Amino acid sequence: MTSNQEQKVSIIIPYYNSMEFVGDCLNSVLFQSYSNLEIIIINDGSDQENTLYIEQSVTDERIVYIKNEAKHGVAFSRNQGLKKATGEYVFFLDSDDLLTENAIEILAENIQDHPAIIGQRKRLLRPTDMEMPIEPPELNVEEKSSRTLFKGGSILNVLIKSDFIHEHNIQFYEETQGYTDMSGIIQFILYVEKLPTLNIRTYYKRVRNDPISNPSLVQRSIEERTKDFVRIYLDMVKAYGGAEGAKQFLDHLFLHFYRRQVISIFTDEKHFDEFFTLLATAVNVMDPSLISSQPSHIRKELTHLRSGNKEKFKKGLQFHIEARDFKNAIKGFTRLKRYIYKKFFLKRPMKDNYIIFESFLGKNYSDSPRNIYEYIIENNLDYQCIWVFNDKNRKIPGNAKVVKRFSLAYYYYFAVSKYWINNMRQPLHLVKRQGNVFLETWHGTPLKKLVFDMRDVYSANPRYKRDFYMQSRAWDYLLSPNSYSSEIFRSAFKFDKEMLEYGYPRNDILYAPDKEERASRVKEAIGIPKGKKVVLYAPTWRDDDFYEPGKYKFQLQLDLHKMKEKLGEDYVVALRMHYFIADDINVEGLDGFAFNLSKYDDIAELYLISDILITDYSSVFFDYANMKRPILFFTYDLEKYRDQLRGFYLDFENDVPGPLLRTSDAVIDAIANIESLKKDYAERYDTFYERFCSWHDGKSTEKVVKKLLFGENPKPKQ
Ligand code: C2G
Repeated sequence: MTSNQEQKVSIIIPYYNSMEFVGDCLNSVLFQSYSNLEIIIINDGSDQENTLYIEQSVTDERIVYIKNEAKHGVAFSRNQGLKKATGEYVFFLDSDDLLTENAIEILAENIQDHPAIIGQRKRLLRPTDMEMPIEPPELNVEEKSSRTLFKGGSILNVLIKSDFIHEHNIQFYEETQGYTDMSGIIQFILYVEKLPTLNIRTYYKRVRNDPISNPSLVQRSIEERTKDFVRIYLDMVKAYGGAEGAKQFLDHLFLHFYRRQVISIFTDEKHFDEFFTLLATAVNVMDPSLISSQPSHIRKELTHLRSGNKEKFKKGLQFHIEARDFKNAIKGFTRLKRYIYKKFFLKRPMKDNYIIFESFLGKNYSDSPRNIYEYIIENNLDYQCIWVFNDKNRKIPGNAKVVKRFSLAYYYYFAVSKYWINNMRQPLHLVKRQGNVFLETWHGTPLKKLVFDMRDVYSANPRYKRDFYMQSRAWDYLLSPNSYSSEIFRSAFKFDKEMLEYGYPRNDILYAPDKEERASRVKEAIGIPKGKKVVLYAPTWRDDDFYEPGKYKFQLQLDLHKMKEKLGEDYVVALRMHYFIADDINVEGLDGFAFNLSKYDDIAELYLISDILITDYSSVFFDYANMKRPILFFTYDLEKYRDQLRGFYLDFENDVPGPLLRTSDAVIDAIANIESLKKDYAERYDTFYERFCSWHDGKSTEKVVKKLLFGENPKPKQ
């Protein structure tokens, strides 16, 4: 596309501790089809690491870099940018956002004699959001009223003529951290009735996924945001409220904020008085005639705020919450169940001897929760146990009550059971009551980086970090299998309560005196021919390969037919996919050789029956090593998995207790020569065992139960 690029565009980018994103942001600017740019980056007191990063990124001569020693806020930074800007146009971009390739070009081409022009913006949650429609729409420019265009309260994605900025002395309000865009857009409301907009996407607004460690401005607490909002609203009204259009616009922004946020503002009783007073001040400034146009419950609340009647306001708000919850509840059975849970079950008395168990999201009867449960029934401890399964007809030993996940019974038992035992995360809508004791067993020694140690990569669920943080606040005890995991759990989960360092209950069976008999029973039940050795293949899942969140793909890279041909005389293969894998493994034509045990309840029993483990980056090898049997690593995608998807805590090549193999042939070879491999890796294996397995002695379950139910403090084996 040819275009006249004589006029310079100053792009103003405030930067504060966002090194994870700024690379994408800068690339999107540096490779704009419109190149006559001045890129002003204001580093607003970022920490050392983030400062170093941005300073190393300032390589293009079009970049003007400004550094503030302390943090002054985004408004101050934008004002600094405005002072420096020498272009005919100005454009505000946030350092975690991106432009489309020809954004500036199409905006500049179509602005004509208007003071500004706006493009389309899209929320950026995951990479697929950046895919363009196969047939992009034909460019179209439409004029819209500035009040409509700016009703979201954002100055981003607007190309503005510098003349307009100077003529109206546009400045951002520096007294608050948030909502300062309001001060930048008010001049448009005052002086410009209509502005052109493009129907083409020009801007990606990133939805950040770590509001805990690194919140964006809109992810700060509701208290902070409300204070900011009311303050800037009041000051803007003071400064511009004389002009009718501006006042109306500000009032609408306030009402919009109020309606979206009021319930959250008052969820915490202890701030009630403070926020009542604050909002009452704002409502008294707002045009009273706007109140009458609101729905009746909002109208009542606003009236009580205006007259300062706290009690009536409180009642009104309560009604508002009840009405919202009820309206929500009747939208479907799922919501209705949650409503009944909240309104009724949570009010039932708690039963001190009820324990509710769940393993791998109700998929099976397994892992540490199972061992803890079996200890309780074998020792006749006087507890009513409840197990959660997806299949309500699941039969398990003992007389536990079985409930279907997310059924009414499930909610009832979660509400009244004192003890919760889970090996994964619990749904966020389950409320932990006073008196509840939550034992989180977790499900593996970490190799792949977890939660807060993960780079801010896109994941299947962009709310992952925030959700995880909220969920892990409810855990009272977290089990740890080794000191390495304890340290990681503290940082990756930000877990700050009691860590039970007793090893994993799930591994007790690997030390049980009757493990041989048990193995024979399991082999027989599965139908493994007598005299055959068993190779267990248990790989993990891949973050980037899914049908939908929670349902992952897996393509088997092991050549089973070749394995059968070369090893079939002595061996059989047990295939065990991760519980996230939705694909079914095809074992057609491999009867008697390959056994698909992906649905088998407990992998620990498969460890017992196997002679060799093949895995990749799954935590299964940390557990399997307790048996000191050989482990092969089939790591055909190591670089991608480690360097792009997850990152590892270990020096994988040097620390793991077996060879890394890339092809089926190499795996077959290794199995054929397993005795010599054992010798080659013996020393490394011992070191590995010492580091990751040595807390295990077959008594982990007992120690955990004594701690959890009897308040004893058994000595860990260290
Ligand atoms: N698992 C299994 N079969 C597999 C893979 C895993 O039964 N083919 C079980 C094992 O008990 C394993 C656990 O699921 O220890 C966790 O699996 P990982 O492959 O390690 O992956 P993930 O679920 O992402 O958990 O701290 C550990 C991490 O959270 C990893």
